[in-house]
Amino acid sequence: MSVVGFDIGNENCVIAVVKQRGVDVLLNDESKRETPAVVSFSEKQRLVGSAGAASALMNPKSTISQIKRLIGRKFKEVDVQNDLKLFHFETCESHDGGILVRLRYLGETHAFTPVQILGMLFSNLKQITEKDLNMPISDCVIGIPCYFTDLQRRAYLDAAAIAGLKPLRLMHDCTATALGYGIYKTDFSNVGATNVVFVDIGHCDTQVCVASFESGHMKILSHAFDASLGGRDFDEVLFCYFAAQFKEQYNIDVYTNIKASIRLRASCEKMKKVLSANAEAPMNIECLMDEKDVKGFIKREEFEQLSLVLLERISVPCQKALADSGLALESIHSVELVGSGSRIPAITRMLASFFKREPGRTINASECVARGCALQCAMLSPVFRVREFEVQDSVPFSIGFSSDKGPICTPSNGVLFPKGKPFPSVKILSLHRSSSFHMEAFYADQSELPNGVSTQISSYMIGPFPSSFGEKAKVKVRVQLNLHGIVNVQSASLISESMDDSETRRDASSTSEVNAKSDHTPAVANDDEVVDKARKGKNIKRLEIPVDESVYGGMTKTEVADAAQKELQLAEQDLKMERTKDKKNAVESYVYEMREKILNAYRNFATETEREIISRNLQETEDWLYEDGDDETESVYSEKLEDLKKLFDPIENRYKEEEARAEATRDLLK
Ligand code: ATP
Ligand code: K
Ligand code: MG
Repeated sequence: MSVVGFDIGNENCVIAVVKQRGVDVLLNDESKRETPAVVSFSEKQRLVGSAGAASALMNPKSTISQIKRLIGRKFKEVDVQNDLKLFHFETCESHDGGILVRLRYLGETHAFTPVQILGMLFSNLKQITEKDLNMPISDCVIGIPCYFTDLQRRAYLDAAAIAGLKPLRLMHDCTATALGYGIYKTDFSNVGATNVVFVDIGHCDTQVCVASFESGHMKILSHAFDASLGGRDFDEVLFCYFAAQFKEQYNIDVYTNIKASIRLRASCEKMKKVLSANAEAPMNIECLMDEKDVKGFIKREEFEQLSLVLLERISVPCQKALADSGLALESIHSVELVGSGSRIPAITRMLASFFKREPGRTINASECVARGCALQCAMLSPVFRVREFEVQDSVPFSIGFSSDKGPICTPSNGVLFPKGKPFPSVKILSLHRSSSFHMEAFYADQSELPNGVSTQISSYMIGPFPSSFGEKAKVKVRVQLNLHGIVNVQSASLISESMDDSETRRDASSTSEVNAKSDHTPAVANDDEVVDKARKGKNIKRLEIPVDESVYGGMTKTEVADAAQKELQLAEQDLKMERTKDKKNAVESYVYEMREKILNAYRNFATETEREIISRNLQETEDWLYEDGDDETESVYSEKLEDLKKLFDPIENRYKEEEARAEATRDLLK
């Protein structure tokens, strides 16, 4: 059993594993600690991660990056449309308003959902992990943005299932960072809590959370975010600047040329990084477009001037998180800055002036999310012993419930899980119904959500009731906001007051247990109510009735299973291509090996004619490998290898016989 944490970024993925001596970040096939979040479909196989990123320029239309942006989104959302403008792969709207990625692969047109593409990334990360640990894995904890909706969270679970992973928790990025920061810290003051602000600026988003630490305990007080503000927006500032400049200076319009825009964007990202450490940066791109080499140059001040609006926007979520935490600036102990997008010096300056103190940079900015997730995974796993540390997260968006009759009656008009309250959490609803009925979960406040996101979550059919139940039965509905931040109706039961004593005792105890977990919304005297008080001493009979869930825009179990099957097929093709490559390499190595041997060790064991035939064959095979044989099947390479071996075996045998004889003679002489 091993415990793994994954950070799936828009740009980079990080894998962390808890090992004997602490948390390790794993190296990928290229010995890098970060793996690009890229899936590329080359001619005959998929290239994921570093290989995918390397093939982007060759296969711009079938290389998919930043897929996290499209998970659980609708095609027509304004933010989605804005993102799609930056991407070079083709997309279209699916029958249910979702997104499909369309591309040509193996001579056919394929349409993949973002969840499938994410599943491919997960598969790759799983492979890297299994290779490193040398054992199969499935348990993991995966970082997610705090602004992910219910649908996006479910989509992550589906993608993980497609890859054969089992997330024990989807964990908010900043919560994971805070956990890694707090769990081994021993210098928290003994009087009162230590409050820390975490600011994570990634490639596409900015997240801020305020956490409160006491020894052995951590509580998230608030989350805030800008879902569309990250390193990529700073790249875009440079991109627009140079695109305009090159148009004027060289008369080329990179917007009309995919490869040119990919290369210019990559150059701008590089330039931005140079500007983090230098006062100025040059740009040189050979043959960018129309066979023109381009040169550019910018000073850090100019870049900061161009980025002023972006820099100011970063303070908005900071302001919000602080306000929602209910803390004054003076009560903040420190500000910790993470996410590689935050490495721009002007960002640090801006935050320093906003929080009136220098932000700390003690946390590993690119690995903290994965490390925190790995720790959480260890804490959730029964086989690992980790320091006792309680993590209490906070509900990012208020969630309400309604039934056929309208909002469930609560003091806050149908809001069951108010924003800012701790989760996971369970609520028991008490309703009076005479037959099966319908319930809806929804986001109660559109203004809390990212731009244009639907407030619909899921709907539930509860029933049918058994015929033995008469008019207006009392129904208890158990609603849960689980560890992933996903809401669902866990169960529903019909309650009748009955005489059966043994049933009674059991029921009363389980009810009070449930209520102990729930937080204390006062019950309302009405037909519908949120039950929070344990009702001891009543004679209660309980009968479970079916609950049928359907999630707006979600995948069915069958669809997930089909996607997993499809993923296996695609992986099989990739494997086949890997085996083919290996076989081809084997032919090539054999040619070199035998050429060397026939000139040296085997020289005296072959006749002149044999040597000539063999040399000719080796040369022919080598030429063939570079020409007609460059792209053959595994069996063709195998055959080729066998043919060569047939030529060589007699000579090799003579050599070995002689070796054996010589050895026997040596033994005799001993
Ligand atoms: P997200 O959190 O949005 O999903 P991510 O986790 O992949 O994305 P990070 O790896 O935290 O994002 O950050 C990537 C961003 O950091 C990129 O925009 C990259 O250009 C930027 N970046 C990396 N190094 C530097 C640097 N030295 N100076 C400025 N920006 C940098
Ligand atoms: K990352
Ligand atoms: Mg990130």
